[in-house]
Amino acid sequence: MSKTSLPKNFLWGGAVAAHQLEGGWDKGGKGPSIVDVLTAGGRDNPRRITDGVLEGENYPNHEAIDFYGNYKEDIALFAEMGFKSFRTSIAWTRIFPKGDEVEPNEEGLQFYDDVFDELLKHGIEPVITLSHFEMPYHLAKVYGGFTNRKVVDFFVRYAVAVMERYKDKVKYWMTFNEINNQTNTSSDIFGWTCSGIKYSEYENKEETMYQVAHHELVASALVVKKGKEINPDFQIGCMVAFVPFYPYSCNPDDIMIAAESMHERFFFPDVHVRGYYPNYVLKEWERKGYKIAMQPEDSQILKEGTVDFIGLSYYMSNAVKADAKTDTSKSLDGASQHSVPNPYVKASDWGWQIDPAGLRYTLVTLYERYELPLFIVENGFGAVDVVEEDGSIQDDYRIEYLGSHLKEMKKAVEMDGVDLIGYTAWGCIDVVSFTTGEMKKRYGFIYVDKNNDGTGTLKRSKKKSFDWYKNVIATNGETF
Ligand code: BGP
Repeated sequence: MSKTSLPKNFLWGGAVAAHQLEGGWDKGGKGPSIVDVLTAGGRDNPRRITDGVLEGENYPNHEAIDFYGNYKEDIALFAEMGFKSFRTSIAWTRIFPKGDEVEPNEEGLQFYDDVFDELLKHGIEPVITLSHFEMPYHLAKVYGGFTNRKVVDFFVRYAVAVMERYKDKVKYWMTFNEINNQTNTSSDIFGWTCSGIKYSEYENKEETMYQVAHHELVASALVVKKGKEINPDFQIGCMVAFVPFYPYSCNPDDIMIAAESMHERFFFPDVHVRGYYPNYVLKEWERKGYKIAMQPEDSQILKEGTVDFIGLSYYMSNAVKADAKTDTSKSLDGASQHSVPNPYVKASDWGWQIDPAGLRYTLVTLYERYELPLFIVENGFGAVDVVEEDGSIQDDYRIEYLGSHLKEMKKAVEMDGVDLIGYTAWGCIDVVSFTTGEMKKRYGFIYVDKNNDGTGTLKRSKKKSFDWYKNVIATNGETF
């Protein structure tokens, strides 16, 4: 009998996104998506959005780690670690290659049938994100992405097609990955990946952000409602990137700026969970004269499509100071224009501030605000791994990061009474990094021999953290 405080059916596992691991970007009838036209970047060299000419540039996710061709072997390794769940996304463009077709692509549907069957064979529960930055490129180019209401209908059509198809195989769904990333309007990358728009093309970036947000919130609510009609047992959640803002000091100005900054984090879940817009946003629209186009039925749709749980990613926290002026155009680390380095925590090689207690703070904050089950669907440590002469990878830093976060996660359950469904470690097998497009920023328990320049055998090997995580799961989080 385990002494652990975690529920017996706790969903331990790993998380990835289709575009970051599948490869096979044009196989099986798949069309190009908005991430398929992103070049590789680097620490100080942001990824670029190309105009869709798909040659002569480095598009790392076109091959990624070829999960498309290796899924059976990879799933067997997840099973060996004892995974109870595996979070991935469905690539929208495998199902509707251009996005505006009427009939889905059977070959794409079959691929996910095969993946889900393989998972279920090993007793692993699939946890599915419907949109993880993978909108069809055609919808961005021809329709203007989520600025166009028609894209709501295309998304709902796609979601209904896969929910119908997998209704007996998938129970846990999330609508939009890290939907709140796009509140950073100072660079194009988040508007592009969340909504298929380039902020730089709009005069009023913030108003545009709220318009696409409205369309996605309506799309999400419609999908929740229709999903429940397809299978009332579905658990359908939202997904937010939660980087808590701490006041830099007890100066009341810092306290207020932190509280205001937190609205950026709460805005999306407030609507997803409550089914209406919070006053602080309505007041902001009024003050700034923003006109968000809405249909008369929208408020009813939002009300009827509230989520069952909140999925979240947690990597870091952020401190804010009222008189700071930070340039966020290059920062991909959840910073605001008031962010300053927190002197009490260290940062990763990519500047992400490591703060395990921030995970407990996040869980408590979200749970006390919403009283809905939470699911940590991303947490992990991106690092450069070194393969030793004997082939081993001694990733103690990863074990340290994950272990310290799990400790805080357990406190949230044990001491604060947070209702937590599960924990899926991000990038359980090395994948292409989202923000940098590189292979060298690795998160996995499983190493994949693939380099930034595209070379590598794609051979999989176990890192030291592989057995460590296996033991965490075997003891239901009692030992780490
Ligand atoms: C989140 C995304 C993931 C992911 C992760 C780590 O923002 O949902 O897709 O990749 O962050 O980020 P990165 O790969 O840039 O280190």
